[in-house]
Amino acid sequence: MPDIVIEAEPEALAIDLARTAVIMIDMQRDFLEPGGFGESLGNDVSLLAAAIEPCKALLNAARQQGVLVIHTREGHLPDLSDAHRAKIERGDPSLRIGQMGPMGRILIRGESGHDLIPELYPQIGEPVVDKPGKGAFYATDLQDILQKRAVENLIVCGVTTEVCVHTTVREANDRGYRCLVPGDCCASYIPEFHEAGLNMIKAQGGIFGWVTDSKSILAGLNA
Ligand code: C5J
Repeated sequence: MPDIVIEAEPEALAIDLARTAVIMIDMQRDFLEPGGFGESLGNDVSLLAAAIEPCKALLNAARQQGVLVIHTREGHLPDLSDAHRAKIERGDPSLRIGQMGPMGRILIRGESGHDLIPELYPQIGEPVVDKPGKGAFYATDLQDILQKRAVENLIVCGVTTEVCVHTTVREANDRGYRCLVPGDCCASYIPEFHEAGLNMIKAQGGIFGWVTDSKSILAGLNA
């Protein structure tokens, strides 16, 4: 596959599609739908819906071009053996991790709230990485998956911008991946954190990566 050039900030980025993966971070019912983990923390989950259509368009284009697509899900084993007490006991949520909510136990693997939203459901063969933390590299086989396919560039989408997207971008950047973040494919419950999160990635010459939008990626993919 030839290199494609994607308009981005702080500068355009040339990437080899054969060495690129799209990572969809945690587009789960627990974060995007009422009754899940996100709402239990007091958030307005409707704020995340804006990212769905741009993600869908980007996923379709990536699949058409044969670009590797990886999905992640934040969540824990039913016995909570992979959930630190410091995480479970934190704050004053209406429902804690592991407690029963309208979509099953909060943030527990196998429950319907833990599932990916139907609009962005994985296709057969696309890796789904279950992660107990915020970053997608912590306690997962993501690094193995990427290394086996000689991936060098990551297009990182998903929710929430300043939490799991940001943590994953920081982890990936330290591991040598070029991270390209389409801002409209990400969202936060706290809009100013979304903006600040994107700004932090592209500041200082792209200290963590490059920021773009879905249109620019589609233009590059379709060129
Ligand atoms: C959070 C995430 N916000 N996927 N998780 O707790 O960003």
